[in-house]
Amino acid sequence: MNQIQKDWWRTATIYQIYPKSFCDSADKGIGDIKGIISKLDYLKTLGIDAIWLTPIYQSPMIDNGYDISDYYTINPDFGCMADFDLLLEIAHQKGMRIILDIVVNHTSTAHQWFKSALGNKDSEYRDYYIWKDPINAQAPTNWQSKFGGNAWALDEKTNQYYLHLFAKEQADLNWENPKVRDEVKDIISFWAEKGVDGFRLDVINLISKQQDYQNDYQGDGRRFYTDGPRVHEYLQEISDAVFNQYGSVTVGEMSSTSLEECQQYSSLDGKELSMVFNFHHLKIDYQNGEKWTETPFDFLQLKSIFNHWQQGMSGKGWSALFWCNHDQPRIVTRLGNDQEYRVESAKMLATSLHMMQGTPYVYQGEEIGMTNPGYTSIEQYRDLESINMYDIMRHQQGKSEQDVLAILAQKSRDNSRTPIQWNSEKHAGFTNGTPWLQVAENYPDVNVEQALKDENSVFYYYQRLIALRKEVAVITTGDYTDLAPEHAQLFCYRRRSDQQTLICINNYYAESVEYALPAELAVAKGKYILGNYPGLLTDDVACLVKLRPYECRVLLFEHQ
Ligand code: TEU
Repeated sequence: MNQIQKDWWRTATIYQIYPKSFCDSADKGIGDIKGIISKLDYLKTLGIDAIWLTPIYQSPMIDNGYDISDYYTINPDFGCMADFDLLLEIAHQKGMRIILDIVVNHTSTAHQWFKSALGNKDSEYRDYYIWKDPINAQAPTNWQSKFGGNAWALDEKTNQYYLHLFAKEQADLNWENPKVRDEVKDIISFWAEKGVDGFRLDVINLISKQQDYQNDYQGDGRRFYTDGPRVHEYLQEISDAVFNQYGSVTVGEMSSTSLEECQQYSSLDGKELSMVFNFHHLKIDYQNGEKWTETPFDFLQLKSIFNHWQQGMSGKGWSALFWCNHDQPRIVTRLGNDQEYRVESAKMLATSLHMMQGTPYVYQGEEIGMTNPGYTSIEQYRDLESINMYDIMRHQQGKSEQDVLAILAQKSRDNSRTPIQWNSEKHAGFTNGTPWLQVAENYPDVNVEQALKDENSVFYYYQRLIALRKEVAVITTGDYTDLAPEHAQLFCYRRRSDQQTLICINNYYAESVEYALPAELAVAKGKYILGNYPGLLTDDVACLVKLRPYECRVLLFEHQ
């Protein structure tokens, strides 16, 4: 058996749960672990293999759990350790694995390590964080926080600054300190010992900072800490000590990374991580790299990025495939058409991703084609990044209220964090209390109950995609060629192995279009194995394929 056949996760699909917005079992307006347990049968019906839970640990929730104050305790908003143990047990009984989110680039400033370190140079935890003296009574470098503003905050008592690449309540850990690395190993071992099957590692390619801490006159500082000098060494150390001991599956979140680095992070020898998330394909609606703009997406660029990564990772590493997560707007609003062709475009987008090589991730609600909520007031937002950026765009950049709200409606992370729409009852069946974030108004039409009743729903289409990955080997093993890289409307690629050829044809727009199959395929005997319009699957593969709005088709050829 070769490496690709050996690992369960290479034919798996993983479902991401953002617990705060998933299902509330206790009328608090916030989802919880018992709520998740109550929906495990639903996830089993979808056919997923594993669940990734975003952070469930003790946290002041400044960044919804990505600011951890105790790695060994469950956040009481979500339940208690007994609830978690039960979730793990029942998920395992039902044949689904559990992946936890580990946030160790930084801790909350409410963590006892930081509380002891702040204001006290003699604390045994002082060196767990990154402290620098002021330069000319200013922050030591001009680096920018990812959430806006300078990335250093002053500890007035000691007159030193600490680094925070994210919010000022998220202090970066000093990975140069071996004690920090030992703490990380202990944390991960604790959860692996309980039977947790894997880990998603938050912004893990930012843990090793270049040690000379210089100003960045070309950018925001990221080139001095992204894929930093010792990051591979650190990952190998942790994998050796923990992940590989427990056989954990690992997925690293890689911020602003490169193909070459990702080949190494996820190399097939298993020395570092199982697979990696990169975000290049989701920057296609940024303007010159700037997220906070209202910009249409660049279709040719999207295809070219996929081509670069699909070809580059093949035989070298492994990609996590995804459109949506808790930081990204809903894909059907972003690249599809969430009004006239919501169902068709949600299915087409799913197809164009799920037929690639890698491990697909489905973010809660994506499987029913949930949309951005279309908020129209800043009062509706809860995300600290959105609120910070609102202030910066309004008050520092002088943009109009209308423009800023339009940008947030396109780019805010809250777009994907709205409560899951379970049914057409009050608050979409998410809670009997007051939801922490307003439910999208289309819930009477777009909800799980409705989707389960309709055999043509987005849900059953995802179910089919998830099953297909296990049935058709070339999806996992085949090489990748873009057959129409310059086409302004079609995304059409080929996957090929010794045994099979698969063609995935996607119309990304509302206008119909024709596509002539490559001549050598037109004469071969293939069959349609999937399409997003009802009633079209036929063995008779015509040379000229006519695609309706947002139509997609998947063709499979078995080699003789
Ligand atoms: O996100 C890392 C990250 O850099 C982005 O996804 C970020 O949220 C976005 O670029 C802002 O525009 C991870 C988590 O997924 C995110 O929720 C956390 O806020 C962040 O790390 C800090 O822990």
